[in-house]
Parts: sequence; C-alpha cells; structure tokens
Amino acid sequence: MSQEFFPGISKIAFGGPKSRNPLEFKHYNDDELVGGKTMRDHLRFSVVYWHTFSNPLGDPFGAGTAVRPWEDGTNSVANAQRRARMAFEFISKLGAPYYAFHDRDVSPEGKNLTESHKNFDEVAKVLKEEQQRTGIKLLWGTANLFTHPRYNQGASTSPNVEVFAMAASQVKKAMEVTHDLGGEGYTFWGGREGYQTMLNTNMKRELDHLARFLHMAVDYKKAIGFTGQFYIEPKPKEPTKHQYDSDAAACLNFLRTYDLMDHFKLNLETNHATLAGHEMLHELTVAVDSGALGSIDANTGDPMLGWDTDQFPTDIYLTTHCMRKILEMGGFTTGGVNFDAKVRRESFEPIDLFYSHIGGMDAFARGLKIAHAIQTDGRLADFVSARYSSWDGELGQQIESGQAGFADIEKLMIAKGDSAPIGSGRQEMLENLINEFI
Ligand code: XUL
Ligand code: CO
Repeated sequence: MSQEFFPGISKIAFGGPKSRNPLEFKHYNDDELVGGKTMRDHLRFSVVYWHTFSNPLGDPFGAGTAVRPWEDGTNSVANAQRRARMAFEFISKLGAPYYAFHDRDVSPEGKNLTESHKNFDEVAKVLKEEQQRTGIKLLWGTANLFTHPRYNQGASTSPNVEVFAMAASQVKKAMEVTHDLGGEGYTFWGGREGYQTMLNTNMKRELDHLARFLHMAVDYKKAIGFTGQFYIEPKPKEPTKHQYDSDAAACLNFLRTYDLMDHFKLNLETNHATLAGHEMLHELTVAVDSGALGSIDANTGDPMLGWDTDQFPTDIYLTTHCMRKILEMGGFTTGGVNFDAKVRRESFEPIDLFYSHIGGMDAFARGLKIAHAIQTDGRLADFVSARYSSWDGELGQQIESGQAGFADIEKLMIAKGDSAPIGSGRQEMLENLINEFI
C-alpha cells in the first residue's frame, strides 16, 4: 500500500459529549438528524488546502515552524503530488466531505504560463484520483492572484493590461480544472483588488476592469459548461489598504451596478466581517436579505489583535448565530462551512491539524443544534415579529404599499397628536433567552 502520513491516527469517531478523547468528536455526529436532515448535509464541512497543507506557519517576524515530514523541501511537482496524497488521507480521517484550493497551493508556479498550467494538470491528476478513491468532493476552486510579485498592484485591477491578461489566463485554467474535478463552486477573492494610495489610483477605471473580468469569467463558464456557483468574497483590507469588495453591502452594490447579480453569491468570512467593523451576523443578514448568501469561510479573529488571524472558530455564540442564519435561509445549496483557518505558529505538529479541525467541527455542530432549538422554540422570532406588529395595521400597510404619502400621514398624526408609546427593545431579555440554549 501507499505511504501513510498520519500513522497512529485512525478515522475520527463520534465519542459523544462525555468523551475525554481529544481525537474524538463530542458533538459532530455526521449521520445524526437535526430537523430531519443529517449534520453532514447541514454543515457540508470543507478543509482548505492553503492553510492546512501548504502553510509553513511563518509570520512577518519569523520563519515557518510547521513540522511536515512529508515535505522534501523542494517546490517540485513530485512534492506537490505527495502533499495531495497526504491531504486526502487527512480529510478522510477527519471525515469532512469537501475541500477547497487555490491553483498555487496545490501546484508550483512554473517559469512561464505554459509550465504553470502543466504543473497544475499533473497535480490535478492526483487530486482527481484521490477524490475518486475517497469520495471527497471539491467545494470550490480559486486562483491565487495575490502572491506572485506581478500582482503587486492588483490583478484584474492592475494598471498594467498584461497583468490583467495573466490573471485572466490563470482564472481560465483554474475554472477548467475546477470544472474537471466536479467542483461545486468557484470563488473570487480580490486580495489585491484595491489600492494602497488614492494618489496613483483611477478607481472608476479599476472597478470597470474588475467587472469586465468577472463578465469574462461568466462567459467562459457558459462556454465550458461549468454549472458551479460563482462566489465573491468580501474583505475590506489586508493586504491592501482598501479592497473594493470591502463588505457584503459593497459587493452587492458592485454586483448590481455591473449587472452581475444573477451570476454571483457571497462567500462570507468571519474575520473579514470583523475587519470591516461588522459582526458576522450583520454580514450574513445583509447577504441573506438579498438572497445572496452562498457559502461561509468559517474562522474567527482574536479581539486583541486587529488583523486577519484566521483562527479556528470555537466560540459557540458565533457558530450559533451563523447556523441561525443558514437555517433561516433554508440551508446551504452549493456552499458549506469551509474552514479558512490556520493553526497558530506555535501549534506546529501534524496532530494540531486534527485538534483544530475537530474543535471547529464540534463548535459548528453545537451551533447547529442550538440554532435549531432556538428556531423550534420560536420565542425569538415571535418577539421580532411582535416588535414590528404596528406595521401590520392600516397605517403601516398604507405606508409599506406606497399608498400613503407625507401629506396623508401628517393629517393622521395631527389628528392623533403624537405616536403611541413604543415598547422596550428587551435586549437583555433576548440575550438571556439565547443563553437558555447555550
Ligand atoms: C484571504 C482569504 C482567502 C480566500 C480565497 O483572507 O480569505 O484565502 O478565502 O482566496
Ligand atoms: Co477566505
């Protein structure tokens, strides 16, 4: 048989809430039904290739610390192929049904575009074999348009047209490979699609180019018959000072302005929401209200650190609120809970990859069960409807339907003299209600 990369670790089992084994799930029980649907189908967990398999765990002050015995230290195709075998052993043992990648995490950049394409094909062959062997599926693919020095001033928003053309060629290839691997989606994250200084920036021209780029992708999607969902992933900054896809509302505005709404949904990431000064719940609500929530990149920041630390989510309030919104929209269709999260530089052993994912999966499994219980209980939703119930009366209906104007309203209020007193917002009572379930 082939090499075993995680000897001594067997398939992670469900041990139940009383288990004290750190290599067992306490809450994630894939076949267990929650509201008539398995946890597996509700959560659609996905492991990211970049942080989990290709990240040496360096930081701006220090070298990579990751101990990864399967790496031979070269940037060769053979090393990338071995890494792919390792990745599938990990995902299988973890029991996640999906994974996600960038072109350059799975395969090395070549000395020119042809060689990069060839490297990608050679690794994709192994990915395909491993997908078939294990049944693990590709949640989404994407192209890395931010690491290579050519993208230092943007990819599709670069002031240089040939940089745009390189980015387009890279995306074309990444879409083809994603399609060939049966990917259920394709993500656009504009890591350098923004600016460092407005002094040198023609924002309108850059946004026009970004839109043209995405329209080209939509056309090419049709040309190759790829039916996966396109996602756009908001993030306000980092690496650039300002990124155009800064938050869910900015993305929706961009998509509507450029007639792209029908072709994209949002892939929302918690740490990006907080960088934008929003709670994840805010971002989820903005997306769900526009029928545009596609998938989530599950992680969290550290409240003491202001940057995108991409930590594994362990906060039950966070996972509960994520799952409340996902249940509210009727569940994922193409998307899933994708762990765009990395172990800390201090957690450098291979086994830490297991602990981190098990914790994230358990936190989301608990969030799912709690969110389902809150939904079934109904008191929270009832409170919110009751809070707006005055709008269900005659005046409210006239205003909402557009029948009443300022003059009619003023006449009414002159007759009444003043508005009726408004009830308490009951924030603390509702916080206590959530705590009943946690
Ligand atoms: C970066 C980030 C990306 C995207 C995919 O902050 O979240 O990894 O998810 O390009
Ligand atoms: Co992400």
